[in-house]
Amino acid sequence: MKLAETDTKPAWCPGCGNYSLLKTFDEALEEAGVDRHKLVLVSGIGQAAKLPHYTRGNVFNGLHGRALPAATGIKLSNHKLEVTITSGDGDMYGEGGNHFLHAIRRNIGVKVFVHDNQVYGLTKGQASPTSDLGMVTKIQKHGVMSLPFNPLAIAILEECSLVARSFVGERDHLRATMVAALKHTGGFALVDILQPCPSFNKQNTFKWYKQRVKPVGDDHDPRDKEVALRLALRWGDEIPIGVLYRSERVSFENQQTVLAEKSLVEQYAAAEGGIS
Ligand SMILES: Cc1ncc(C[n+]2csc(CCOP(=O)(O)OP(=O)(O)O)c2C)c(N)n1
Ligand SMILES: [Mg+2]
Repeated sequence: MKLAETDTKPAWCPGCGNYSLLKTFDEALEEAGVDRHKLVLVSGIGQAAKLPHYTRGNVFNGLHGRALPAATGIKLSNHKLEVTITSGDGDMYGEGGNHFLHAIRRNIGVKVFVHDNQVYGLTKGQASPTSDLGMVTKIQKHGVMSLPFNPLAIAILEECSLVARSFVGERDHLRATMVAALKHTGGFALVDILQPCPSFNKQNTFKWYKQRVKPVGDDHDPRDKEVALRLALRWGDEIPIGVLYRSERVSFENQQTVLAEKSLVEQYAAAEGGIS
């Protein structure tokens, strides 16, 4: 058994993009030098949300769409912890959509990795907020009629401190993007990860993504909001991947004078004469 493996066997379908995502996430944690004792893997419900069961770290598995409130509480109780969220497009942008909007605005210092397969995978293939217009599913028999939610554009408009996209089929790119998010100290980091769901999304396949993803050039300046927004709005023959946007912000927890010297848990321990 490798260091990061647990004895829980992944309950993902054969060919699922989550296998590659998990492997890359583990490599990124090692590369970024994250101490597993300080790592908290928070998730909600869904296939994506099972990831914390399959690697080493402290785990909080909450309700559908509610990873962010739990992660916020954990981060503010002990801001010295590395708090990551692994979530699906339904979990984060649908059921958790309102939390998504406001956690970015507050700039809570959590790292959010969204396994974006453009479908509700666990519940067998209903449309999600990121499903393409016209996509036919077992429920949307006449095709999806709602316009897709654009998480990157919304995050950029809210001046999210780091906004990125990657693809499980570009492992080096994905690892580097995850490392950039894990090393980020300025607050909320969003990594939207394109992840094929071979069982329920027959439209956005591995090949479909592979033909379209295009890394942003080294000359891209992520501090340029207008250019970042233009890249985020591109979705078609070409889908830009990479760190699209960074804003200079101070995280919510680092703005709290009460947390300047000690975390809340340390203050509690001192007041109680130590946690036994
Ligand atoms: C409050 C609530 N509503 C609905 C469900 C049913 N449900 C479980 S997972 C899921 C969708 C998950 O989709 P996504 O977050 O995209 O994750 P994926 O399985 O695709 O990785 C739904 C609707 C639930 N568990 N709780
Ligand atoms: Mg999904």
